[in-house]
Amino acid sequence: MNRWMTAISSFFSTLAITAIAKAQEGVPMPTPSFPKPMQLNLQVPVTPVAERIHDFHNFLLVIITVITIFVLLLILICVFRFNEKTNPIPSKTSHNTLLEVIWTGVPILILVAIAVPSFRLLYFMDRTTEAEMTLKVTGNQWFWSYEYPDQEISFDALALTDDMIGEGQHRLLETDRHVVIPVDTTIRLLFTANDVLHAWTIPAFGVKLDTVPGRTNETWTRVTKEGRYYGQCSELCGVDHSFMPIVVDVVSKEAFDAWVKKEQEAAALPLERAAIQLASASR
Ligand SMILES: [Cu+2]
Repeated sequence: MNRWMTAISSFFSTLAITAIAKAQEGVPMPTPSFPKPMQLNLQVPVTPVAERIHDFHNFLLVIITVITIFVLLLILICVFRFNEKTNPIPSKTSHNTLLEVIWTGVPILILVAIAVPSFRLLYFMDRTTEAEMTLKVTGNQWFWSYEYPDQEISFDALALTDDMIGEGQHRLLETDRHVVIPVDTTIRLLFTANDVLHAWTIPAFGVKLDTVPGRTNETWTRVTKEGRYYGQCSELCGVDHSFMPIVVDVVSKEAFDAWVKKEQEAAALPLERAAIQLASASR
């Protein structure tokens, strides 16, 4: 019986892992970072944190699958072996010490097996001591403000409304200004808010952190693949919560330096000319 159950459990675990691998293959790589219709699984990871989140997710999926199948088997055994017809005289047993120790001990062991990698991941994503630059994000009702303290650049990013969406752009995911960061660079991310709670989220980066008024939250990222990545505010923050998307362009280090130079030059221009120049540069 035990061998039979183990065989079935491992079969379904293998099935689940294969399904994950297949889903991962099906996601097109060039612009990996926004949700697709009928998408299965998480977005393709492009940072060390997101990769570890995926590994942890897959590990949990195996555990969940095995537990679900085990419970299903117990239910089926009860239904077929202990129904009134096949088992007319029910057992009067009310206690079984060994069984009770097992069904207390085994879940504890499973929880510990989950907790160890979970805490390891939590501390890994917590902060970095090797940041090469800093990006500060401030949540506002209902847009994001960005500051690059090292480069002395700052701007607001507002959502594009439906009538402003152009060819190839994604409704509710586009902003007038894009965050630009260099590839393969460890970036310290600082989060705060001006009014209420918001959450800055880029699924492909594995970053999702609350921006809290009066407090600075910290995490970090290091994107390994150039591209355009999309996210949205993920903490209910009021009536326009659905209209504060995030767009991050991850570019080569050279392109980032050129962008910084252009931004700094624009900052030195009179306000009106700078606004026109930056608006056209973002597209
Ligand atoms: Cu929000």
